[in-house]
Amino acid sequence: MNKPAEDTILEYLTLLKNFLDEENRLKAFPSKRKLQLCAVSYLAEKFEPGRIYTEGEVNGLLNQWHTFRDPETLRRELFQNHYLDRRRDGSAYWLEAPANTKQECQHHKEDISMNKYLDVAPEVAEALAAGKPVVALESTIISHGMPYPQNVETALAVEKLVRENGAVPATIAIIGGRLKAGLSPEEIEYFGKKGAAIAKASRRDLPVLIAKGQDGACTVTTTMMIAHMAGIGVFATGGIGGVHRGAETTMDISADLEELAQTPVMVICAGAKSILDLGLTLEYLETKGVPVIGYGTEELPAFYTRSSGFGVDYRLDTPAELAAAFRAQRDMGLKGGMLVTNPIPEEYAMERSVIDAAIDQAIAESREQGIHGKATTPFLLARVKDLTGGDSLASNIQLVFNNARLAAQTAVELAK
Ligand code: PSU
Ligand code: MN
Repeated sequence: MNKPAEDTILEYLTLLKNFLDEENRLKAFPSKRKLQLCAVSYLAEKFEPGRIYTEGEVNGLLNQWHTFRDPETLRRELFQNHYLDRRRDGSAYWLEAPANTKQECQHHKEDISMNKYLDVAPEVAEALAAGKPVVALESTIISHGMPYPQNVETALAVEKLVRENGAVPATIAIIGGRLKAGLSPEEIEYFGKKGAAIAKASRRDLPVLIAKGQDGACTVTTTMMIAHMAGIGVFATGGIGGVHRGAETTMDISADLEELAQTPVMVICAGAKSILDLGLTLEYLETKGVPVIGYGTEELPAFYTRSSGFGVDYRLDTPAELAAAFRAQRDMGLKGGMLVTNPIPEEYAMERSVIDAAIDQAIAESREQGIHGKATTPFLLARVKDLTGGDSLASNIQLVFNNARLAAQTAVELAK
């Protein structure tokens, strides 16, 4: 490997500036994966190409360039990320290949530049910096998913439940053109009151909303994006978007699926409503390599009901198992998220025939009225809610509680 160009080193110094002391020694190992990789590439530059190092020499060199006394972790990272190669028995180490460092940094630079627009609430930032569990929560469910004031009451109750289960809640929204990870109770009230007057914000809505300084309600897609920018790995919601019925002609497929394919956040939901084509939704997720986990079930739950007739890929039964699977996915550096489907508690589940009839009618009406694009999901959700009355709202609230609890418990496991 050639000597690293000056500008590469400068780039590292900029990206890692919060993690380096005055002598440019790494003083903490970042918690965000991409920054970790930047730190690892930075350390890799300290090794001489072609030279053989003993394990002791590797540790010695690493000790010159970090202050938290954990050369083992750093050595393992260097090896696992293919910067250092070694003899099987660990008796010799050497620099493997020209590192793909530039690329990693380029990647991370994009993140950081997005972070210029990100406000992480102090309590959330503190928890993240200390490696404590944090759970992301979405805001479309507040503004578009439920009526006022139940939406605000539910959002606050969900935050409380997350806390009671050992994690810090971070409700995610766009306010005045700022990406917010963590809202104050006043901001939640503001969001709930404004309701559907707030634009529903998916990935493609971000640039203009931000540039114009507007508000946006975050869907699963944008909540995943902003959670990831902030360094939050676990997210609880109600239901996700998916492949709509008739998508073979309308091509109406939620951006949520694409986000699950590319952003490493675990999404804990109660499955998807059968306003969607659940079979096609599962096919799409399979193609995109998104693991679909049933929590305590082999069957995909369908939001208001515990069953759907469709199987999931894997059944896992404890928060620790969920955390272990997610950790393995992350450690391998696999891009993409994980979908955990958590059935609504039996006592709140709705009668399948009642909910199916409402959904069929809502879909028929949306076709008659020519509803399409981003209006489709909110239209269907609102109609189903009206047709089934207060029952569905009560069920909806309970399943969100159930997901928030599981998400907090999983975040706690993940932080261990
Ligand atoms: N499905 C539900 N409840 C919801 C949504 C979907 O059962 O609240 C919301 C979520 O915010 C989800 C979004 O991310 O709708 C998907 O919208 P679309 O289908 O337009 O991508
Ligand atoms: Mn759509």
